[in-house]
Amino acid sequence: MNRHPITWIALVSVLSVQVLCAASTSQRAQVEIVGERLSGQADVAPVNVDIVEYSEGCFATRIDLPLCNRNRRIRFRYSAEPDWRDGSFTFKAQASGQVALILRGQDQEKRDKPPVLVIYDNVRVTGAEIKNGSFETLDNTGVPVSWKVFNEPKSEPPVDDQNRATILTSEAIDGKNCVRVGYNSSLYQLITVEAEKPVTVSFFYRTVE
Ligand SMILES: [Ca+2]
Repeated sequence: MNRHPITWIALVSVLSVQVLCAASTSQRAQVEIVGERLSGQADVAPVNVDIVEYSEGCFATRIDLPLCNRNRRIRFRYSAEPDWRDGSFTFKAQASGQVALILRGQDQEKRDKPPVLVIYDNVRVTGAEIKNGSFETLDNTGVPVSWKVFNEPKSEPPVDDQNRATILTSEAIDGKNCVRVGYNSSLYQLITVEAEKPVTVSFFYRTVE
């Protein structure tokens, strides 16, 4: 079969663009601070939160979602790759209370794409207390003690064993355990904060190979 040269040129061009697009699509780790009630969680007193600073390569924004207060939600995104990276950010709450520290994968821009899963380990906090930040202590259901799993009830694709937040026991950078999360199956811990006191959160993160 002989194709016209222009057909081949067009085909090669299309493939080149696809390769370039694939190479430029980075996967992101996403850590959120939320000072208001999360779905399925007991009420906590609302508290406004502010971004103070963050490590290089981080993109920090307030979160705008329907029925949510943007003054109480901030998001820190980090380009992730299969090698471990160390990220950090500092925030402060405008009043004393509790905020949720949420570890997530990248939100899905296209619903037909598989979820981007991210692995975290050795979460450290100064200016407040974090418990079991290296995920080494598990309860009898396999969930890290002091952390909670949140599965989005309307997740598309549905949360299943392939994308559910889970413990990994063979790939940790600190100790034995680390956690793998997605956007719709995330892990969070409530952190007690003091008014206007900066809180720095540091953690290791990487993509799933
Ligand atoms: Ca660990």
